[in-house]
Amino acid sequence: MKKSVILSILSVFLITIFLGGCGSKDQTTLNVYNWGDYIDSSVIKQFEKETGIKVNYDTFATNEEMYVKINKGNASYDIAIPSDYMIEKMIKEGLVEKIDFNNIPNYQYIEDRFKNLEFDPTNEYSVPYMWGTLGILYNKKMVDEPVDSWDILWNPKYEKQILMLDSQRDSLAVALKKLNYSMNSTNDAELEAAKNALIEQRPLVLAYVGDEVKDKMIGEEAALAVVWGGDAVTMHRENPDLEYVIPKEGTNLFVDSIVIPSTAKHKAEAEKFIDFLCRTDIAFKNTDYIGYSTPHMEARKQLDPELANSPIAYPEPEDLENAEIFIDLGTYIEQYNRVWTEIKSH
Ligand code: SPD
Repeated sequence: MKKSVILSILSVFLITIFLGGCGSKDQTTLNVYNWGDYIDSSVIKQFEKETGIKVNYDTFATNEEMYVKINKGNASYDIAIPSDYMIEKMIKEGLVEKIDFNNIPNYQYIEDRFKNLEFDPTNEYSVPYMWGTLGILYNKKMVDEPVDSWDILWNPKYEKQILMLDSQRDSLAVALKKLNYSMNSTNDAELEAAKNALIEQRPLVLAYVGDEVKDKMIGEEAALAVVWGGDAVTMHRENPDLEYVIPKEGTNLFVDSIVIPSTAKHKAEAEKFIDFLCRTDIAFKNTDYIGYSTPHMEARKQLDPELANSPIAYPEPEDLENAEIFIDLGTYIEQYNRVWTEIKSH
């Protein structure tokens, strides 16, 4: 072969590699896995515009659904946003990566009370995203008695007017707290009592729901619903007859935090995304949109005072006196899975 032909083949080859390399750099896609209705989509667009990184965004409805998908390993997400107890389980099982906090300078804005919690005691794996409580949302035109206890969800007067959360830890927590047990109980008799309570309640329940609770409660299809506080903020904005209460027996205090699954292929970009979400203007915009409680002290200061001081989103310490954070129950979760299947099959 002539030298000039070899040179042209070589140059075509090098140009292809060069352009290919540039192309793939420009087209890095970050795979993000989050709860439904849990981000302002303009935040994603702004990240893509500022960084040139494309975001592929998927959603889940429960921690358990997220875990199954990540644990199977056939979906490689770069970012996931589970809750406390699930993060604890994922850390134990090696399903999440340590985060390099040198790459997250905006982490300085996260309130200290959300750092070093039991699920990530050395704070190496997670960055708090949003927090909140579990409570009862009721329509004050349809409920004419004081709502202060989980017991009201067992009142036959509200037959087929009650919505429960289609989430096993949350619904079992409601029954366990009603019975004055811990929502992290690993006592067979207590769990059995909670199961029986939920089975007894089934005829009163209109449906077990996820994010559909918002349309149903705003549209006044039900009188009472078990909801997360941040969703109560959104629903109250749309229908001021909807009130939120943290029952006196106690509630779940949850912290949803950002993690990098160990199967992530774009760790540097994932850390860029985490830092971006912790940037004050972005954390403010996101919190203002979704209504959940932010652990970001500067973002909270910028919120409309009505939201920043809302007792729904930012309850007083006395409302949280009986609150518990879910913990990972280890192998005892199999008992929870079993009773949940029994409850749902009734
Ligand atoms: N729209 C769903 C928002 C998710 C809130 N996370 C609640 C976690 C409770 N353990």
